[in-house]
Amino acid sequence: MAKAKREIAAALSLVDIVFELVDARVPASSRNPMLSDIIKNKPRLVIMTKAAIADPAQTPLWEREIRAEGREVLTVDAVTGENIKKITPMAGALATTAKKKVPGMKARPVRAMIIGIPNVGKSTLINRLVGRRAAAVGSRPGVTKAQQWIRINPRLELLDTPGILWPKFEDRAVAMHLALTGAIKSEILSFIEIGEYFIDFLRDHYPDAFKERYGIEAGVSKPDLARHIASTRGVTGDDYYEKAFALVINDFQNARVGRITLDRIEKPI
Ligand SMILES: Nc1nc2c(ncn2[C@@H]2O[C@H](COP(=O)(O)OP(=O)(O)O)[C@@H](O)[C@H]2O)c(=O)[nH]1
Ligand SMILES: [Mg+2]
Repeated sequence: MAKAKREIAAALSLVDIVFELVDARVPASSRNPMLSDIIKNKPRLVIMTKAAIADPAQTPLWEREIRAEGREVLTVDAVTGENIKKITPMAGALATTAKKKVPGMKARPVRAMIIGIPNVGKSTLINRLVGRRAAAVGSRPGVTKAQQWIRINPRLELLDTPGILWPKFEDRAVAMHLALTGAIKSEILSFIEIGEYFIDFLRDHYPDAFKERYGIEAGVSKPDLARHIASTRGVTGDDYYEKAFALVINDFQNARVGRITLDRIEKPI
């Protein structure tokens, strides 16, 4: 944690703006409030990633929530490419260098760094911006190497190494949401606990998606559901219950249950 903080602080002095990456499926749980203490008044653009797999009804409500905090926010999807082209102009408008440019002199590119918790989509966004596979994609943080600038276009340069922010959770629901998105490893929580949590969540919020994915009514008991999943997906063995719920977690992580947002904002009446 201290090391991550030091690394971010060191990189911070090199950049004009921070892109704070937030997962659109967990726009609250994937943020770390400590970030404000670390980056202080450095210009910041909140980038909500994974728009294509988040609930399209929830995303605009979260955008409004983040704007109410006084932050600029842009929702993107680094896999489909949605809104990626808006990053450069928004960064240009927010970063201080662009405003300080001397008349007649060519403005230098805005320098930016990406910061976010594990699995939020940092490497995928860097790759998308660069247009080739420059950063390793995976849930494990890569080996530390010398930082380099990547020229995205004449107006934007990006540090090639993102800042890895540690996930923070004070309650069980946030821990569950972070385990479901893969931001925290499930060593503390069992597959059964996480999977059961997700099933309860699906029943409450997405009963149709539940039925569609599992081919069974949302009211089914968990043991019956586990047996049903085991029989339809070829799961055998005494530990079929755990394996069935591991499959459920996998379904969410691979966006096979539809577009789901775990952190909820109830719609105003
Ligand atoms: N659908 C979708 N998946 C994404 C997006 N960004 C990242 N992912 C997936 O999320 C997982 C974690 O992404 P990664 O870039 O490795 O996260 P990092 O740990 O922050 O670098 C990978 O399976 C990516 O394919 C996105 O915008 N849309
Ligand atoms: Mg990465």
